[in-house]
This record gives sequence, C-alpha cells and structure tokens, in this order.
Amino acid sequence: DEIETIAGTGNGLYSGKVTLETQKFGNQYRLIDTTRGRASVCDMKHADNGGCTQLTDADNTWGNGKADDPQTAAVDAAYGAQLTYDYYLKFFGRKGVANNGRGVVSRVHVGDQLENAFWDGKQMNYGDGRGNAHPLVEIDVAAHEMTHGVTQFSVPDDLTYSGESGGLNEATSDIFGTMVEFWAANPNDPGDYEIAERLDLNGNGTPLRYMYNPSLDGVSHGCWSATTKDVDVHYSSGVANHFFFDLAEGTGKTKYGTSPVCGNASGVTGIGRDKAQQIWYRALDVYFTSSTSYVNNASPGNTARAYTLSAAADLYGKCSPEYKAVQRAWTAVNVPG
Ligand code: ASN
Ligand code: ZN
Ligand code: CA
Repeated sequence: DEIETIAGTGNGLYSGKVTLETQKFGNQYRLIDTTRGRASVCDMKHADNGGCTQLTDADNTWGNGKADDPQTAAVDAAYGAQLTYDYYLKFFGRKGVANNGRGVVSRVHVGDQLENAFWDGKQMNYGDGRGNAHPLVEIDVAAHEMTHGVTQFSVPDDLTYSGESGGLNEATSDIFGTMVEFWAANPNDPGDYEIAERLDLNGNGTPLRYMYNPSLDGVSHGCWSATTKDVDVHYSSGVANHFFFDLAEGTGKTKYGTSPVCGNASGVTGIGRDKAQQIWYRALDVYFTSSTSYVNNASPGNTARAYTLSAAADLYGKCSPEYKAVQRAWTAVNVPG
C-alpha cells in the first residue's frame, strides 16, 4: 500500500484540540510523525514490559479528550513530543534528543496505575496514574522526560543521576519542561513555573514542584547548603530551578510567584526567558561534565555556576548585564562564587 504523511486531529486530556502528523497505511492511520524523524506513540496496554502496540485509527481523529479513551493519552504524548522536538530545533538548532534527526518513541499506558513518567535511556514512558484515570502526559512532564534524553546525549557519560549532579540533571528537565510549556502557549495549559500543576499528584491541588520557591513543597532545597548533596535529586534540583527562575524573571514578587532571596543576598533583575534558556542550554551542551555540581571542592571549576558564566560570556560578553545577572542569581540561591 502507498504510505502518505497527513495531518490528523487529536483531542487531548490536557492539551485540548491539537493537530498531529500521522501516516496512512492502506485505509488506516498510525501515530508516526515522519516530519520529526518518525517519532511515534504506542500502547503498552498496562504492561510494564513486553511489546508495545502501534495505535491505529480509521478516521484520523484521535481521542475524545477524556482518559477513558485509550487514544487520549496518546494524543497528549504525541503533542508533547512534537512540541519538544520543535522547541529544541527552533531555539538551539538541535535535531531531536540525539541531534541526529531521529524522533523518539513514546509509550503510553505503561504499567497498572503507575504514578510516574520516565525516560528509560531510549524512549519515553507514561503511566496512567490513580485508577488508570490520570495519565501523566502534561506538556511540562513530556518535555521534562524528553529532556532527560537531551541531557544523556549532550553531556559525555550523562549528568550522573545522584548527588548534586543528579539535582542538575533533574533541574535541566524542569527548566526545559517549563520553557516548552511557555513556548507552546496552549490555552488549556499556559506557561508557569510549577511542575505537573495539572496532574494533582499530591491529591490536594498543589503542583509537584515550584521553581520560584522550591521549598514550598516542604522538601526541596531552594537555597544551596552543605546538605543539598544528600537529598533526592528531585529535591536538590530546587537550587538550580530557583537560580533559573531568578535569572529569567527576577527575585521578589513576579507575575509567576514570589521568589525569596537566600540569606542576606541582594535581589536580582531577570534577563528574560529567551536569554536564560540560551545560557542554560549552552552550559549543558558545551561545558557540563558528568560530575558537574553546585559546589565542587575536588574540582572547583566544575560547577554549574562556572559553566553558566562561561556560556553567558560566550553569548553576551564578560562585562555584560547578562553575565552579571548569572553571578547575582547564583549568589541569590546561596551558591558561592
Ligand atoms: N519522573 C521521574 C523523573 O523523570 C522518574 C525518575 O525518577 N527518574 O525524574
Ligand atoms: Zn526527571
Ligand atoms: Ca508547568
């Protein structure tokens, strides 16, 4: 049969009505996006492992906007992967997670009531959450997971997923997850500096994490301390998430939340998301090593502060306001210079 690429329509759970690139095989359509390196979505049908079934559809209209239709989570997953692919290409010239033009597979309906989504080293995986009725396919989560792939292929031997380097790995995913969410400008899920705010993972309406004031979750570190290296990577990420917020939006009261300064540091005026994301991406792609951390006594230059300053110097110059804002923003989260 002849194979053609064609635009379909999806009705997502969080994303609403969206356009998806699909492929037609005979008289059926598949969620394979040839315009983005054959990125595809398949259905694990609540198994943890084993085969993943290609989703098919007869009329190229996918999902009903509710979790009871198995196609619905696939729509959000396809949309999140498409946004993230386009974001990295548009802002950084990066062609897919491995920068080789290939799209990735997104597996939906992974496990039974799995309250997690994860990058497994090769592909994306999404659980369906409580009662298999709350798939974890929000835009910032999809972009967070895909960014774990970007980090894996950008930093030689990956950013080690423990201690402070693990916190930087997690923060990189929260930072770009959030930048994708802003850039998507989806009216059903507009940009903010909260993570997974639509999923209600805590069951009380609160988001999973807060970039403007990470300690609002009760466990994350928003200010660096000597114990930051000892907490889970999803909590030590707070220091870099807070840094990035301050760099982009500034400290104090902002339209996205109030960001406190740590200790007796001075306030920071934000340089905006466009410049802040360029600085973080260049630091990640050009400078970070597997052991980059917040404070590194063994190798004092191998820090996120030093590398984001190198990136800011490359992009804007060493005496630039952007360079100085990077210095101030790290100091404002108690990371020493
Ligand atoms: N959802 C989690 C994450 O991407 C999975 C994990 O613990 N790695 O961070
Ligand atoms: Zn993560
Ligand atoms: Ca968000």
